[in-house]
Amino acid sequence: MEQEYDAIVIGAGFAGLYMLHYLRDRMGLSAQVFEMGDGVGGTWYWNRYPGARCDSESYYYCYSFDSELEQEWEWSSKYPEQPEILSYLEHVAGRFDLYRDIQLGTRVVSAHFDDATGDWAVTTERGDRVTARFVISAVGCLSAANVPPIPGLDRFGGDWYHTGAWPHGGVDFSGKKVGIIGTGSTGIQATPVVAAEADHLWVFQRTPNYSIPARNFDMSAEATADIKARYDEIHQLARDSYGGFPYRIMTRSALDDSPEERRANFERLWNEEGGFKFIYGSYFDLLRNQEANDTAAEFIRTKIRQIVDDPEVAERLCPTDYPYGTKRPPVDTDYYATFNRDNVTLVDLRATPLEEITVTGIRTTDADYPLDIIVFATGFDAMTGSLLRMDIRGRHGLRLADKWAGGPVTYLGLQVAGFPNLFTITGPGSPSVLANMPLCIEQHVEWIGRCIEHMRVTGAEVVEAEEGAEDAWVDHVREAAEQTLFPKANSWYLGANIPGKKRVFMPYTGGFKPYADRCEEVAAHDYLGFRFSSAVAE
Ligand code: N01
Repeated sequence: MEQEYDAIVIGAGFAGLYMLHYLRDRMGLSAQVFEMGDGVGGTWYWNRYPGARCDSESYYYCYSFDSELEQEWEWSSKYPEQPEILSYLEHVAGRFDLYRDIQLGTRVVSAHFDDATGDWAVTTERGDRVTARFVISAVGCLSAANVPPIPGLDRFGGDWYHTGAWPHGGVDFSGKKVGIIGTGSTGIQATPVVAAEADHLWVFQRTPNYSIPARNFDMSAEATADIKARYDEIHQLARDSYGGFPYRIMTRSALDDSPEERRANFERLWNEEGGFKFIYGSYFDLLRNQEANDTAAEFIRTKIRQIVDDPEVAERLCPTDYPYGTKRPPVDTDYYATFNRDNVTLVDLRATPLEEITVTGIRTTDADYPLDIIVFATGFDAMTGSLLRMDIRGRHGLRLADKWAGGPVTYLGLQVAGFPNLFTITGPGSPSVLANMPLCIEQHVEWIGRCIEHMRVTGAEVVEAEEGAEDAWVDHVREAAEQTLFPKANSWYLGANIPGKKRVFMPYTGGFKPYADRCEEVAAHDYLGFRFSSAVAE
C-alpha cells in the first residue's frame, strides 16, 4: 500500500521547515518532507565553504512567525557564519518537533499528477512511492550546483570542490597551491579566507564584481535587547519595503544631490553601514536610472583603486560593462585588500581565457597554473535547475521541462498552469532572490497555507493557475524587468551563467511590498486567476 499524505514538501531548508510546521501544526494536515541532504538546513547545509556567512543581517535573516523563537534565539554577530545559521535551523527543526516528519537523505526523483484521482504520485531515489493531494516545492532557488563544462576536469590530478557541495570535514589549504574560479558572492567570501591559509591562491576572474564591505561586528547585549524590543516595528518596515529589508530607502534620486553630498552619502554607506544598505538603504533610483547608477559604480571603482596597491590589478578588478547591482551585489570582508597579499594573484580570464584543466592545474591562453586544489565558486543553475532535475509531470503527462523549454512561466511564482495542486515556494516570477529570502518564504508559505484552507472551507479539491492569468503575470514580470537596469547584466537572474539556458529574466523586479499586496488582492478576490474544482473535474 502506498502511503498517502495531504501534502509532500520537497526540501527541508528555511522554506520546507516552515511549510511543514504550517501544514501540520497550524492546519492539522498530514505532511511528509523529503530532503536530499543528510540534515536539515538546505542552502546552509550544503554551502560550508570557507568564509560562508550570511550577506543579510542576522536580526532579519531569520523567521518572524514565532515571537518566542525570536526572543529566545541569540545571534552572535551582524553576519553570522554558516555553522551558526545551520544550528539555528536545526534548533527550529527540534523546537517544533519537525524531524519526525522529515525523511533525510532522500532525493525526490519524480512527481506525476494523476488526472483520474487528482492526486500526485511521488517517487524517491530510495524507492519510496507515496501519493499526496498537494506537492509543495521548497527546493530553493540556488541549489543545483553549476560545475561548468571546462574540458579536462576529469583528468585533473589534484582535488576539486564546488562551494555548494563542500566536504563536511572541511578542506585543508595549508601549504597548497589553490585556484578559485568565480568572483560572485561566494568566491568573494571565500577568497580572503582561503588566501590566509594557502601557500598561493590564484583567483580566476571572468567578470569583475562590485563588492561592498560587510562591516561585520559582534552583537552586544544592548544591541540584541534593542532589536528584540523593536521586532514588530522591524517586521513592519521590512514588509513595507522594496526588498523586504528593514531599511529606509531614500526618497531622493542620486541626481538630486550635489557631487559632494552624494559622495558624503556613499562614504557613510560604505564606511558606517556596509552591506546591502549601500543599495537598499540608498538613493531610490540606483537600479532604475543609468546616470544615477553610474555615480554609485564610479564611487565603488574609486574605492577599489584606493584599496588595491597595484594599479593594473585594481583596474582589472573594476567592473565597467554592467550597472552596479544588476548582478546580485556581493558583500565582503577584505576582498579587495586580499589582492595586496604576496601569495594572491588575479588571473583575468577576459584577457587570457581559460582553455582547459590539465593533469596539473589550469591552462589559460597565456600560462599554465600548477594547482593542488581547484575551488569552483561558479554558482548554480538558478531558480529552475533544482525543479527541473526532478521529473515533474502535470495534467495529461505534461512535463514541466517541456512547459518551461522557453523559460519558466508561472502565475505569481506560486503555481504553473497545467500543474494542479503543485506550489513552488519562491518560484520564478516571485521577487525572492532580489529580496530578503526568509521573509519571502514566510509570505509564500502563509499564502499557500491559506489557499489550501480556503479549499477546505469551500470543498474544492484542486487548485490550478489559469493560463490567461499566467500569461499576464509572465508579461508583467518581463515588463517590470524592462523598467529596470537588471537586463543589462549577464547574470544568473537571466540564466546567462548556464551555457544553453534560455535567457529569460526570472525574478520579479516590482518589489516585495507591491508583490505581497498583489498576492493578498488575488486571495481577497476569490483567488483571482486560480481555478478551483473537484478532483476529477477534467
Ligand atoms: O555564484 P554566481 P555564487 N569560467 O553565479 C563565474 C547567493 N549567495 O555562488 O560573472 C569562469 O554569482 C562567474 O562569472 P560570470 C547569492 O544570491 C548568497 O557566487 O558569469 N568563470 C561568476 O564570477 C549569489 O548571487 C550568500 O562571468 C565562471 C561566478 O563564477 C548566489 O548565491 C553567499 C564560469 C559565479 O557567480 C550565487 O553566488 C553566497 C566559467 N565557465 C552566495 N562559470 C549569502 O550570504 C561561472 N563563472 C546569503
